[in-house]
Amino acid sequence: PTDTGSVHITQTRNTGSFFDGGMKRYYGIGDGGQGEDQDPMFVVPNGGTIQNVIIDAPAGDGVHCEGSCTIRNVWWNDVGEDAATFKSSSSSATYLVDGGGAKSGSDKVFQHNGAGTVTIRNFQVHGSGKLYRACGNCSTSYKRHVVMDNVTARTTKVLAGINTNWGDTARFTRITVYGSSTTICEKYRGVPKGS
Ligand code: DGU
Ligand code: CA
Ligand code: CA
Ligand code: CA
Repeated sequence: PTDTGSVHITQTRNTGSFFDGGMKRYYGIGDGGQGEDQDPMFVVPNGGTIQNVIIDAPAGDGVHCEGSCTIRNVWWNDVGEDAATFKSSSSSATYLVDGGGAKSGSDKVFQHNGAGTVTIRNFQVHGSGKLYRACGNCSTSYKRHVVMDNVTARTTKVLAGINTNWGDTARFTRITVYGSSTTICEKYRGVPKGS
């Protein structure tokens, strides 16, 4: 989408319970590379919503949801280390990504490190590694769930990577893929850090 202006940010922003970016283009955190120690651009507290934002390089560690959250109509022009991380310790947490899209995530787009269910719907991904990965080496081996509906993928390697030994699940409806081989669901064996 076309932006309505640009905002250079140099420090992580907390969105509070509701943040509407008005389709401005936000950039300026981290170095645009794959370093795992970069700051997020936005932190969304439990129950919060972020919407109508274009995130551009350098985007650092993207959006962090501390608990349940809604990410609506957010567009990543060039994913940083990853696009968003879901972090609640509650098994009833729900994280909704509705609308929007992500390009050029060299590795992962959505990183599920906490517990609960991630829903990704009405979303496009292009030129990325995995659209979703349930953490494979986090120290807490939560059951993690993902639901994808109406997702279009172009030249993307994997839609979901899950750890079947930890009881993770993935559900898919209305998936369209273009380009060379895309794996819909890759099953892994999670190994907790420090084990
Ligand atoms: O414990 O080292 O890549 O959040 C966490 C792991 C690793 C994460 C993940 C992320 O899986 O750092 O970006
Ligand atoms: Ca990572
Ligand atoms: Ca990138
Ligand atoms: Ca990350």
